[in-house]
Order: sequence, then C-alpha cells, then structure tokens
Amino acid sequence: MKRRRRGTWIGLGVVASLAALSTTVAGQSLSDVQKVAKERGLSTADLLAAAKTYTPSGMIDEYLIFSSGGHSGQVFVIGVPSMRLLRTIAVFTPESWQGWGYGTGNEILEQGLVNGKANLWGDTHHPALSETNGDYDGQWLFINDKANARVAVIDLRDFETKQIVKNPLTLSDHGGAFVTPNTEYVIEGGQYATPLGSTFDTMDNYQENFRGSVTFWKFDRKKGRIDKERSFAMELPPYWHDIADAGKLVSDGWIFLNSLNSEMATGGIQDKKPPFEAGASRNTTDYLHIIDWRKAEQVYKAGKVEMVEGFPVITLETAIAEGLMYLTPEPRSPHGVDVAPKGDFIVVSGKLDPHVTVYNFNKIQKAIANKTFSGKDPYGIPILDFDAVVEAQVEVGLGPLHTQFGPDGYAYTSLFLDSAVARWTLGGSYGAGTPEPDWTLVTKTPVHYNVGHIGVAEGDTVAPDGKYLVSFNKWSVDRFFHPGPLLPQNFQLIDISGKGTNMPVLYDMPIGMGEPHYAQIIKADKLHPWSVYPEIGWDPVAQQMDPMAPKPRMERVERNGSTVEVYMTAVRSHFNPEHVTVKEGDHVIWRITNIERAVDATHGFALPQYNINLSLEPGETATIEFVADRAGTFPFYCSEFCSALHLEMMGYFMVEPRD
Ligand code: K7E
Ligand code: CUA
Repeated sequence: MKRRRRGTWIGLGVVASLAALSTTVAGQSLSDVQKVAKERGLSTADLLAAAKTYTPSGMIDEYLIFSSGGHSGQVFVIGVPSMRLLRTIAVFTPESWQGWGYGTGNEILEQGLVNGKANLWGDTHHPALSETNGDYDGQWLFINDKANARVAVIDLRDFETKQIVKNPLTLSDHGGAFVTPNTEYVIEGGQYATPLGSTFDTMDNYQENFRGSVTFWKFDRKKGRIDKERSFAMELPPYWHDIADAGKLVSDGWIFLNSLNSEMATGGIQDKKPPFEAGASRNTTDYLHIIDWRKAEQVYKAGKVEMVEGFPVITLETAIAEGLMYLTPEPRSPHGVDVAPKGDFIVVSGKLDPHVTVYNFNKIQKAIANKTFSGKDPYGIPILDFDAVVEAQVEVGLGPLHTQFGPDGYAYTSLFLDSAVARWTLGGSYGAGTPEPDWTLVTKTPVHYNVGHIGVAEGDTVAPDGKYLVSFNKWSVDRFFHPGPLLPQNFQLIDISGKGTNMPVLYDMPIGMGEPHYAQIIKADKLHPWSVYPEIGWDPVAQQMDPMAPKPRMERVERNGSTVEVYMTAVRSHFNPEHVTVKEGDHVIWRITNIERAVDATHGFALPQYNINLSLEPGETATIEFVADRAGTFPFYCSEFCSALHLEMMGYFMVEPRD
C-alpha cells in the first residue's frame, strides 16, 4: 500500500498538519494497545484483523470493489481492505449530489425510457469491468438493470455513466452484464420469459408464444459506447434464464447461460394451481445453455435474422440449424455459472443441491463433435449427455450460489442456506497448487448472514489475485444497531491469503443504501482516473471539449427573441454573472463552466423551484435548459462547500412576470 501525503489544501490555504498523518505518537507502546483491547473486549484475533484492515488517514487502498447497488439503481465504489465507501456512481436513479437527473445526465436517463415512460430507478445486479485478454483493463464498467432490462456504460476516467440502452425484446434481465474476453460484446441474458417485445398474451399460450432471449451488445471501445446498430439477440426457449458467464482462453468464443423453470410452470396460486415456487422447481435438473457466440456473430452478419421490435434476432430454428446452441442438464434450481481462470471448467451451483457441478469444456466440445446427445428439449435443441460433459461434483454445503477463484487452485462458493463461504480445490492442472486432494471441500467460513454473491480480488479473470474475499451478505440481523426495521446488508471482508482452513473474517461493512448482488474487485493501480477534467470547458457526456462552453471574460447573457442564453463561469468564490433576469415564459439555456484546475475544487449550482442541482467538477461544463414558467426571485447558490466564502457564492435569478 502506498501512502500519499498532501502537504497543502488549497481550498482554505491551510497547511494540513503533517502530524495528523503520522501514526507514531511519543510515549505510546504496545501495552497501550493491550489496555485498549482489554477495555473494549477485543481478542488477539480482533487485533490481528484490525492490523490487517486498519487504514490510516492518507493510506490508499490496494483494491477497489465495484458493487452493484441492487434496487438503489446505483453502483458503489469501496476500498479494500479498509471497506470505506469512496463514492456512489449514479446510474439508473437520479442522485442530487452528482446532479444526476437534476440538470446533468438527464439525456442519458432519457435513453433508458421504457416504452416511452420514465423509470427513474433500477435494480442493478451484475457489474462487469471491461477486459483485455480476459483480464480487467480498468477502462469501462457495465451494469444491468434487472427490473427493466437495461444496460449502462460507465467510463472509468471519470466514474460517470455515459449510456443506457433499453433492451427492446424483454422487460427483465439477469444474465448480464458480462463481457467477452476482449469486451467485444456486453452480454445481457433475459430472465422472466414474455412474448418477445413484451406484447400481450395469456398463460394459456406460454409454451407457444413466450420466449427467453440473450442479447449481444456490441461495444465500440473507440466511441466508448454500445453500438446498437451492430448488436443482435438470440431467441431462447421460455425457460427463465439466470446468470451467464463468458468463456475465456480455451473456451473463448462461447458463453454459458443458466436457466430455471425448464418446467415452464405458469403458476396460478389464486386459482389453486401450484405456485411458481413449487412448479418451477419440480424437475431435478434445468438446462445449462452453451452458446457459440462467434458463430452466432457470423450468422447475424450473414443476415440470417428476423427483425423483432426493430432488432435483429436469431430465431431458435436458425440457432438449432446452424449449431449455435446446446443444452446440458444442471442440478437443481441452478443459479451461478462461473468459468475457471483457464477457461477449462465451468462451475454451476444448484440452489437445492449441496454440490457444485463442474463441467469440462473439452468434454463439451467432444460431445458436440460426437453428437453425444441424451435427447432434445421440446424446442429441438440438442441436449449433451450429462455424464459425458461433467468433470466432478463437489459437496460444498447447503444453498450454493456463486463461485470465484483464487490464484492457487482454490475455488470459493457462497452458501446461502449455510450462511458460509466454502473453500474447495479444483483438479486438473490447478490441483498442483493446493496441498489438499483435487475436488474436495477444504473448509467453510461462517458469515453473517445468508450470503449472495462473493467477490475474490480479480477472482473471475484469467489471473485471480486472491488475498481478499468479500462476502456480500443479504441479512445482517444482529450485527449492527437497528436503524429501524429496514436493516443494512453486510459486506464481510475475509482473508484468503492463507491455505487450508485459515480463512478468517476480518471486517464488516454495513450497506445502508440498497441491496447489492454481484461486485468485482480490481487492483487499484489498474485504474487511471482523471483528478480534474482535461481542459476547461469539458463536456463529460461527450467526453470532449464543448465548443459552446463559457470562458473567463466571455461571461454574458444573450437574448434572442424569447430565448435567453446564459454564459456563466464558476470559480472560488463567485459565479459570473451574479444577476440573471429573464421574463416569465422565456426559454432559458444556461451554460456554466467550472474554471478551476485545483483537485477537488468542485462547485455546485442549486436553483430553487426549478428542481436543478449541478455538480461541476474542475473543468466541467454543463448546460441546463428550461422554461422560466414561474415568476419570482430565486437565489441560486453553490451547493458544494468549496471555500471559506462559499455562502457568498450565490446570485439572483429574477423572472419578471408577464403582464
Ligand atoms: Cu445471485 Cu442477481 Cu447474481 Cu442476487 S443474483 S445474489
Ligand atoms: Cu463553490 Cu461553494
């Protein structure tokens, strides 16, 4: 870990006391530590955990967690091992600190309109960092909205959302976002089947008319945007699709997609029919979908698609005829599917099966080549014989969900019902790295409580770092003060740097602003974010200079008929101009540039009554546009405490009544 010292804080011209950054104070000794530990009832294990996680002021974390925010609709960025929240990234939900939806980001939120209607929230589940050769490259982050089947693109130069795409075929997704090893595509598997396009139908026509889908969003790295014109989807049977993962190295070119409800149950508890809960878990197996995306891309490029809702879709018929998709059974009520670092093994967890099932990619290829099928599903997709493609089944415990990998041949699986994280050994060429025999459970670390996903540092890449595992727990029960009946979730940091049964919990971090699902953990030094925008007058939406950006000494108010354009700059500690007068009914285009170059010299712009608040980071230009439909006197002010005279950083917007 590096320690950064900052000598001066320009904001107030105050020289920060270097003594405050120092951890040695004269006269202290280890006996003081013992005394405090005794007073607070801390054990030796607690002290050791503290020593491993305590991060003195100014010390920078070694890893960052990019966590889904669940139905907060956002992304959280958290340092490891300190478990300190560094920021939220506003994605699907307006967030006033960042100005998101209150003057900035509005046009991006509008891209996410659902059939023309605003849905100003999201249910984010699976963040996906961009990859180069199967390893995180620290450039982009993608995340899905399960509630409305949308995918967002976040630029890691400024940690801001740049694009939202709405899936035209479905209203729910879960098998996304996942990227292919060079971020060629961002994958979005659907979840609950509907007629494609979510048009009306009844349950009587479920098998005939309802369908699943998987969408391949083409990512254009140069533009930093998903290119809808080069994206396509594949029609799937009306099973409910769950999580997906992309193959890598030996399995590069393929994706693996889970399903549940292969029973195609239609529920109906109100008519005394078996509820979904029972109907959708009747069978002992569902289907792992094995899809050749490179071949699918060729089929799409050859035009063998049907347009549905204006979007190219490879039909089931075509997918089968072209040999794009195979199924194989997966036990019971599968949830997570995770590809091992070398791409050779695919680990599936069935929520109602105490085992993880490990498939061998080479065996899958052999079974496809030799047509080792055990039958076809009702839609005619060949089913690869289970015994021909499975490598191992490892009994790990109750309610296995998700698997991550270490650098040393260990795999880790979350156990929802056991409230534990299992460490087990891979076999094959990984086996040499562990002292224990191949394919065996090594230990289980209890967590608090009911873990969903887990994240190992870079644990889903071709080169896992290990060291830390974070257990993303759903329930916290008795871990924290109860802030009313809605309790926080609990992120528990676990030290996995040891071998065998040595896998202690180090620290808890309550999450009181959403229910995260998946999160990825990246080495902090892979990220190279800007500290200030590159030039004064930068438009973060376009990530380039805004030619209309107000510049110093060119501040003005221009009237053109009933349109008023404001060119304003912000710098400690004033806006210029400070008086803006318009007439009721005028169309106002208001541009503001923060002309600061100092790190952290952010200014806000809060305009009462008009529902506007901006966060203008150094160099940033924002443009707001509204009709001055309310006459009156509106004091606007800087909503970021930027200087000693920050309260004086204000002005008056005066709207003269129409007579
Ligand atoms: Cu298991 Cu949406 Cu990945 Cu929740 S999902 S835990
Ligand atoms: Cu600028 Cu407060």
